[in-house]
Amino acid sequence: MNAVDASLHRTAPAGNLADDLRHDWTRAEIRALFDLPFPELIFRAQSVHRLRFDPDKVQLSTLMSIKTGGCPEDCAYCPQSAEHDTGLKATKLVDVEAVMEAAREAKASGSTRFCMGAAWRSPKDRDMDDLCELVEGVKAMGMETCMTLGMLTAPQAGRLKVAGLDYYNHNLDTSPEYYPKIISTRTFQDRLDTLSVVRDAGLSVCCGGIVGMGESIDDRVGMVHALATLPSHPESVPINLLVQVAGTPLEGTGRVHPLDFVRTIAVARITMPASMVRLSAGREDMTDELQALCFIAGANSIFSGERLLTTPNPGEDRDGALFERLGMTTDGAAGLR
Ligand code: SAM
Ligand code: DTB
Ligand code: SF4
Repeated sequence: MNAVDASLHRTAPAGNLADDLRHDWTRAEIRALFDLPFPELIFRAQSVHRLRFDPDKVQLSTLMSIKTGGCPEDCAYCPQSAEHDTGLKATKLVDVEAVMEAAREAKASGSTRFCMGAAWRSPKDRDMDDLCELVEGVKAMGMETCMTLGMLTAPQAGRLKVAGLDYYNHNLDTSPEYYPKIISTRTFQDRLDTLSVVRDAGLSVCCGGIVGMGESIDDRVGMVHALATLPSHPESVPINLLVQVAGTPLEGTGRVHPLDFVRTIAVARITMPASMVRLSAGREDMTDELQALCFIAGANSIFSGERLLTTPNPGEDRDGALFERLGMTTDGAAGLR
């Protein structure tokens, strides 16, 4: 890249970059971002994005369900809740070798992070040895490790950290007001408590939510507000588009307009400028054009592979073709600094 291209490519940071990490966003400010004319919102998001990230790079994470279905929680969106009849077969914790095999494949196909998810309210202490063995094995392959297991106690988080866990995923899912319409078996405060346990253990936080559950724009504002006013911004912010699964209470919910989904990505990018924003569930139903808009709005990470936890994901061939068409590269080092 020549000097002129380079100067167009990146907006020079004004002053100390850390200065623009705000934790005092108000709901009114966030609502005003959502209400911006679309071109202005996208321009702002892309400008903020370029201060810290290479706009042409996307980081890949791979998901594996290590314990599927039969979950005692009642999350209305989730195919794995035992309360919903989705036809999903419940399994026990998978064995180590199956996880190592999946992690090796994920690494070979360009993923830099391996995220293991369990359909639990919280892990039992008796599961901790097995979980730590999984973390140690994946870490030894040279991949970043992530787990999402439900609520954690401080000793459990500490043990996972010692085993080599890098990230813990625990989503706020929606606004505090809309939350009780979606989940009754644990509270928004329970989620905040787990996030602080995870943070205190020295783990990096992956925390985001879902769009398309019938929530209002103000609920999206409330969700982004809750994330952006955490004591530290999550290092990784997954924005999921609801995958409607037959048999869940949210099957048949009115679809969110694709451009409103892009707005949520853009506002997450602007309010949490140093975080990786992950275009997460829901890509299977998205056009290439919509995904491209999400990247322009500041998304810089995706889940790769044919499956999320239990539902389909675009897979390597479609993603490869998309990134080639867009002239984007998949690279773990998506950050500029
Ligand atoms: N059981 C653990 C928990 O809930 O914390 C970990 C796994 S859970 C499947 C992780 C996240 O996946 C949920 O918090 C939710 O944001 C997301 N998710 C689950 N089902 C989804 C769906 N149908 N569409 C979009 N996102 C979904
Ligand atoms: C997140 O925010 N999305 C991922 C990951 N964290 C664990 C999970 C999406 C699950 C989609 C429904 C399924 O495949 O079961
Ligand atoms: Fe269980 Fe997690 Fe699904 Fe909720 S989102 S039902 S806690 S697996």
